[in-house]
Amino acid sequence: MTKTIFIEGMTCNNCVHHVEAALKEIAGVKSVKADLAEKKAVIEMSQDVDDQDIKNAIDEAGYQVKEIQ
Ligand code: 9UX
Repeated sequence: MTKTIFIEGMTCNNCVHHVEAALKEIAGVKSVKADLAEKKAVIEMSQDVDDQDIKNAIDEAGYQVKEIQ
């Protein structure tokens, strides 16, 4: 079970780390891989994670979610 999150605002590799750290704190997120060039992050989940929880976590980290697939 994965979700792909399209994110605006990541401009450096520290941004990537911030996004990954924020997503890893969400219950049910097993692993995270964010990609600077592709402006996205892919999460693997052990249980379904609410899109709103993802948006809130990214927002609090200072980035913007454009789309979740
Ligand atoms: Mo460096 Mo990325 O300040 O925001 S973490 S550009």
